[in-house]
Amino acid sequence: MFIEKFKVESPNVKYVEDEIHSVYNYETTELVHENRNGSYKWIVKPKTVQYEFRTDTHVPKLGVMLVGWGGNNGSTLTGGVIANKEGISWATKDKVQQANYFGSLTQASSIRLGSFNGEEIYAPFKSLLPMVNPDDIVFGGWDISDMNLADAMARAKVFDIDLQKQLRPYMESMVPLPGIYDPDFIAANQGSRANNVIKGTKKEQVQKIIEDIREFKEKNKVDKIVVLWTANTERYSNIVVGLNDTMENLLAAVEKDESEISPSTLFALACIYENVPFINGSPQNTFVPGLIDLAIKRNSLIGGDDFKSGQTKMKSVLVDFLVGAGIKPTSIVSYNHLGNNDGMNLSAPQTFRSKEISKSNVVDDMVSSNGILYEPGEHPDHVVVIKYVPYVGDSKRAMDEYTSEIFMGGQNTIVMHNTCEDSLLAAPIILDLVLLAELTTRIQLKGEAEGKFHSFHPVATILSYLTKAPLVPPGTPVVNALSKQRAMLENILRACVGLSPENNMILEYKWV
Ligand code: NAI
Ligand code: DG6
Repeated sequence: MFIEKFKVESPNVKYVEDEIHSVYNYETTELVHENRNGSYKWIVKPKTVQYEFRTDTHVPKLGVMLVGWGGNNGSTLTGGVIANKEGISWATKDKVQQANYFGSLTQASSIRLGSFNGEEIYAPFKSLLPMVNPDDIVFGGWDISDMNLADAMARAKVFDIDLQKQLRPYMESMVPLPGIYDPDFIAANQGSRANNVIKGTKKEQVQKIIEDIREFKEKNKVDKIVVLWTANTERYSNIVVGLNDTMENLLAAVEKDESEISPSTLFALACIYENVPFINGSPQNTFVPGLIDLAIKRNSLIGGDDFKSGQTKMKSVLVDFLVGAGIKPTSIVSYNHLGNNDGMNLSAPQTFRSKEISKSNVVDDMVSSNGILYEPGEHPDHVVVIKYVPYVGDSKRAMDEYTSEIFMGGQNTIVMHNTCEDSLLAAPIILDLVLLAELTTRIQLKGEAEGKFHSFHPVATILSYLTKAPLVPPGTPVVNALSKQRAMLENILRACVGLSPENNMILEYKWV
């Protein structure tokens, strides 16, 4: 059964004006490696730690500023939200299609609440805590191309033509602000697009982005802003001691107009100065150590990297299943070809390398979780290939071959072929990222020994489900397995309303 809304009643939860307060017992384990009677032993001690969560229930009017607003993802998300808000439907060759949010965790997925009269009861994910309604978001942003969003949508060739015709009047007047263009960081083939760029030194460019954010907030009367990078994939920045390795060095490097600071790092810097959440949807290392340092010191939310939309999502499910089933993946080969502007930009070796890195490190946690299958340091062969094939446009093809060792020396090969419009996968993920980033800034927590509440760590690991290479604070484990990432996010939100983690034991039905 599916219910739309619910309220938790518990001595541990209080709904007060503008706030939900919950006291939560976090069941965890403490590990000790100690010498007992002359030999080292691992001792595992279950323990309970009490936390308190405080969630501000006042939902702000939200502005979302996209870097790369006129790209395929930017125009698809903007058009998709307008279509949902306006209740637009359009004729396809098969049927009359209604706008929807399929593919969005917050808008189109559900959570299990429990059982009632032998039936499982589910509710919308978004009913867990008050979240911004996508209809109420004001979109804006930057692009190095000055094309308005209606023309950008046509250039993207993602939406059906009948839908494009209906969206055009809403999107014609939307024109991106000038972006920061540095040809050294993206493919040379993007040069012809760059007719809308901010001039000046890097310091002046950061200042201009800050002014843009302030003006957008003022003009649109929004309470909060989230900025998300969905612009071209950049090459990796070199991490250089004295340049971008610490906060002080990075800020000094901006003052000196050093060339090795990427546009995405400058955008992120401006956001951190403004205490505006910044999310990186592309694979490059925008978050150089000095920038992470700054975000932590200023307690400004950052999250990334690289939307996890199709092939990698499957990978983080399939490899988790295989390793979890005691099967040993030994070779993973992933081919992609696509024909959109992202594909063209990735046809340059330096930008491809950024994507190759983020697509390749996605099975590490699953492999290292099983010491029966893998020796320490052993990994499956893992190859990633991306080719630009203009004809297929945004309809990306992904072909994967997974070879595994099975029982008694046997071999199993699974082959997968996935065809899908890339931007229709990415747009709902962008929506989730901004909604969840905003929500995260309204949650505070307090451990039992702590005197006061504080916000989540500014490096937002809670967003991991949505990214290929989750950004984590230094010294924190990276989790790539999709089911664990979802459980982490859902269970934290459940804790905020005093609900236990979903443990799937269903003990109620385990006796006669
Ligand atoms: P796109 O090439 O259509 O759009 C990127 C836009 O960014 C372009 O309009 C370009 O003019 C603009 N741009 C480039 N540099 C800029 C700058 N410095 N400032 C402002 N604007 C700038 O690409 P698409 O398909 O929208 O993808 C965007 C990014 O998202 C790419 O990096 C891609 O790798 C990444 N991504 C996409 C996924 C998908 O499924 N579509 C999944 C994972 C990541
Ligand atoms: C070619 O791989 C283009 C990329 O931008 C991908 O489409 C994007 O990174 C999505 O990757 P995945 O692995 O999540 O499908």
